[in-house]
Amino acid sequence: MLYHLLYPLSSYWIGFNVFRYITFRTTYAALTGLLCSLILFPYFIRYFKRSGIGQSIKGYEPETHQKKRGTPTMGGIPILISIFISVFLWADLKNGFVWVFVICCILFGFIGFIDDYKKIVQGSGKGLSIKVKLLYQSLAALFLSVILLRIMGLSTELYVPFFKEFTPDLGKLYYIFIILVIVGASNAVNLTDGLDGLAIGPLAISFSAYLVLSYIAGNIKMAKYLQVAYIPGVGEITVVCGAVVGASLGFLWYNAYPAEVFMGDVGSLSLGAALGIVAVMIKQECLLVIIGGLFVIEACSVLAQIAYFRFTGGKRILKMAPLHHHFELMGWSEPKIIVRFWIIGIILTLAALSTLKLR
Ligand code: 57M
Repeated sequence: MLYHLLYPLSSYWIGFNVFRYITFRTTYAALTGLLCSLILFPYFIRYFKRSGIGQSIKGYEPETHQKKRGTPTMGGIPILISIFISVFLWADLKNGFVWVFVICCILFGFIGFIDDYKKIVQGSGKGLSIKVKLLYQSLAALFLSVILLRIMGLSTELYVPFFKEFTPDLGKLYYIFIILVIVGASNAVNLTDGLDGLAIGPLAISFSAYLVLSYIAGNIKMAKYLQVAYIPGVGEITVVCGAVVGASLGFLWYNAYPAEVFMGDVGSLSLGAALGIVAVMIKQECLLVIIGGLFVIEACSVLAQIAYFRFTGGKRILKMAPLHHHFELMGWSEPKIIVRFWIIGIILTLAALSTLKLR
């Protein structure tokens, strides 16, 4: 909005020219996102506490989680509001990629909201079944892939790190690939969201990495120099990533141990899917396995646990899956697990960014 209102005024005063720059708008998008969530959360937490809407704790969670009963959840709502306010203020609203991102957050946020609503507000303790959730997520991702490939004309070539000449054209298979990336990222973040700040910290780190990568992908000179795909217009996703990083840090302020609020499925499913769609739009989907490596490890720990349990007729590799529960049951304190997981997230992100020079 500010871009559309103020940039045209640069013909009257040259100072307004600054609104043209993605770097300028990204900085202020991050600060706006941060400020909005810092302001919104206290109201939200107070409202949820007054309404008696809080997290239910199932009997089989580690003992340390019993004290978390009743913590306000569905913090994804103020996160998404903060992101949207910031994006509407600072991004170029004529850019299709920006709208695909917004639609993705709304669709996955809505699926998460239904899940949370059933579990928490209706008080049943049970959300959507895994099958139904996967079906809704796949339909949403299919819809997004059709917009990206049919309307936005995104190429169906896959860019593989380390192999600059190897860009296989997946053709129609690319629809399935997009669905796998978005639905996979959404669920992996959801599984990781089981300790205070455990999901939002690495999410902020991952979105920071994609902020840099979007800037490069949208800049013809830089993309050519670093030999990554150049996608005209995708530079605007830098501003969007800035808004997400800011809003995430604002949420982390309240979600840091001991958490005053959880993001709920409305937050984890939408932010996970958002990370996936950003990776798809800038054609850095393969790097997501490293940048979001922590989420991948957590998801794989669940798959490994279930597979091992089935094959051995009841034995477990981990004391409990996802992996963070295993360390909790080993006696590690919650802040220690969280900070160590963040460190791993930072290392993986740096490793991923270093591949830009290894092509
Ligand atoms: C939801 N939800 C958190 C909060 C958060 C198939 C199976 C592996 C599914 C999996 C599952 O249901 N995972 C997704 C995880 C829950 O947090 C809420 O959920 C939202 C995210 N979706 O925003 O609203 C609890 O996590 C804790 N928490 C914090 N701080 C936070 O900032 O402490 C969350 C956010 C909260 C709170 O205690 O109540 C969760 O963990 O339930 N199921 C599991 O992950 C279960 N694992 C399991 O059953 N393992 C088995 C097999 C099947 C792999 C095994 O190891 O044998 C765990 N889920 C629960 N307890 N509830 C096990 C322990």
